[in-house]
Amino acid sequence: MNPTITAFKASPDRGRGLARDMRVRWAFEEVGRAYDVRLVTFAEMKEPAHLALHPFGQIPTYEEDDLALFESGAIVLHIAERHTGLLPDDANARARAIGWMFAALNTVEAPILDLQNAVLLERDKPWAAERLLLVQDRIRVRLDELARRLGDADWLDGGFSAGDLMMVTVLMRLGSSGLLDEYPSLSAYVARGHARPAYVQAFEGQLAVFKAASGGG
Ligand code: GTB
Repeated sequence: MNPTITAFKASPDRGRGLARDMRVRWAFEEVGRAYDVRLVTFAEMKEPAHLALHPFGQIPTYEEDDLALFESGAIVLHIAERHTGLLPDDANARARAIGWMFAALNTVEAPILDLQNAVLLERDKPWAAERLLLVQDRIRVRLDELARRLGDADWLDGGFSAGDLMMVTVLMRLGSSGLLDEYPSLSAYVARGHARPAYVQAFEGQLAVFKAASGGG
């Protein structure tokens, strides 16, 4: 039996691959593991059956045999630990790659989520413009630091790893903000991730869901 993940039945990102099932799909494709997807509506995500899988009523979830997981980071790490292709064999390099996964989720994604909140949820507040500048500057600090560390390397620590997979999916959420364009080396890093056949395959998978939901075939 294939593992089953959940994804939006009608993703608000309109097929741009920004929802967090994308990183799990990409991980499966990198390791060559077939998987099934169960699509859920926003209403279904808040019903008891889904809440039993995900206490916060979100996607993605992961089910395989008697294991159920939530949190995209935990799911990608689980996939990476059980298959070859996303974590180095060397124990220290493996630990560092896992460290980059945490860095992506904890240190880089947090201010990027603040930006999305500032743009989408707080824009009518009287302090919105001032806060937006603060949040953008906090992101620039992180991007400066990340660009400095990446230097002219292709990936964050040797070969492509789950740490890069996670960092690319986090950075791509900056797409429409224009902030990533200020950092050519990070833009190129994201583009390298997007050029990987596994990414392309995963992207097409989630796009097919959007096209089917919108009657586009
Ligand atoms: N920390 C969790 C993880 O990494 O798995 C966060 C999971 C999460 O936020 N899931 C979102 C969700 O289920 C979907 S990805 N939200 C519904 C809810 O909380 O009720 C977030 C997302 C949504 C929409 C866009 N978009 O439109 O571009 C992008 C990302």
